[in-house]
Amino acid sequence: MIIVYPSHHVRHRPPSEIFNGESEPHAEVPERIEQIHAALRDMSGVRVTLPKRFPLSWIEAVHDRAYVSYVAEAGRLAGSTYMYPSVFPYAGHGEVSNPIALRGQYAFDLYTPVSSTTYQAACGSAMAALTAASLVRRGDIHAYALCRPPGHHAERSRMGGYCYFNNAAIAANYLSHRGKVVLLDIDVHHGNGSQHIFYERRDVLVVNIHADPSEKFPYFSGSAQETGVGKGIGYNMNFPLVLGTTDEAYHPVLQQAVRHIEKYAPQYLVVSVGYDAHIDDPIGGLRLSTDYYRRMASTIASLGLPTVLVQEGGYNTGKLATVAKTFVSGFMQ
Ligand code: SP5
Ligand code: ZN
Repeated sequence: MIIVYPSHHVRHRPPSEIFNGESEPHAEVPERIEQIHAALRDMSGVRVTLPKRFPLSWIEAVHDRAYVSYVAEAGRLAGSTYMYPSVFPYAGHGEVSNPIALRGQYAFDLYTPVSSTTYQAACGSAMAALTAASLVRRGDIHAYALCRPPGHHAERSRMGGYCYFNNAAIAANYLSHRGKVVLLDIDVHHGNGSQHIFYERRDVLVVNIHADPSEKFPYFSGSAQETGVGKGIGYNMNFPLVLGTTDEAYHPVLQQAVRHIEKYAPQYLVVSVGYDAHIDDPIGGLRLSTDYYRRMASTIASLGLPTVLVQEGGYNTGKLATVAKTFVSGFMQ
């Protein structure tokens, strides 16, 4: 297994997220990836590499160009402080230019602030996903991008859920030029961004297993009724689970998802890997065991597809090393 580690992530360190008007310590900390990296690099059968540079056009293929420039520009204006939105210009308004209006135009929550280090980190994270995708395209069977910041909540022109650029969607779109792709998302939160980006496409099947969004973030997206539009009808699948779901109840749902993936017969698989469905995750709400992550990985690997693993969430910094090692060893078995 080749691991791609984007070193610039450490300089992106938002101090707080705002929930219900209160500032709370930010859950998406650099230690997450540092710990996963340290745990995986010593495993046998694992090799670590740094991201290569790819043209910005691969990011702009899934995000509006104006949004991508906004992330860069907002960071320059912010300097070393982290900027949060205050006003959210809503659908139907005209074009906005005021910096405060723009912050809300390009975001959907108060969890995802921007500073001068954010753009470089977000680009590095996307480049890690592209590097992993290019390795898989050239014949490596599996590659794992340790993306940070994460990506699956980022929509075409909106940040949110700690995500700026949608790394998994960027990788899936890159591979879609070579054949059909499935994007399987096992982060505990619904990947609203990935769904949004591919909602009208049938060349990328998006399959999401997550905590019921009527109970958990992102609250507005992820029900089983959301199946795609236009050409994409039938090519988006959501499997929401009740809070507290355990290994025994999760597994048949994963098997069902895997059967749908087999039927679609893709050339490539991209997996949005979150460790936040683990029982000890501080924000997740499901109850998967560490051992189940091995079974989950071997079930996904049994598809036998060239696979790009893309890191998303997972917030228990005391457990991430063990869970990641267990997942990767299950994948390599
Ligand atoms: C990539 C990813 O996993 N993003 C997840 C974003 C979800 N953030 C929700 C955080 C809410 C936690 N604060 C509420 C605690 C109340 N004290
Ligand atoms: Zn998550």
